[in-house]
Amino acid sequence: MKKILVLLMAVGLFACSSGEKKTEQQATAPAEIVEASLSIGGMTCEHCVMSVTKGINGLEGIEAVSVTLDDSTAVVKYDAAVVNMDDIKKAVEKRGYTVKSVE
Ligand code: 9UX
Repeated sequence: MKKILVLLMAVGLFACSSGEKKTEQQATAPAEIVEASLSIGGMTCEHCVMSVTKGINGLEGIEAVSVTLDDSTAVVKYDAAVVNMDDIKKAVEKRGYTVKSVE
């Protein structure tokens, strides 16, 4: 009977230490926050601004979006390890606007 108890304790210890190992490992790639300014085509009113903002914000990995009607730009702060410029362009185009340039 004592042997079984010792065995159970040993199993428990093993389970604990293997669990610790898992938390030490990084589950995802390290974040790489970058910022880009997109020149948007086709925006003519504040609803357009909202649409572009929502379209970009709907993506994973977006940190911040600031769309301005005056100069038709969208300044996007994003995690390049999660989302890329191609995804962002597609999100804008899906809403009916164009991306004229990126810098
Ligand atoms: Mo903005 Mo609209 O200029 O249908 S035009 S949203």
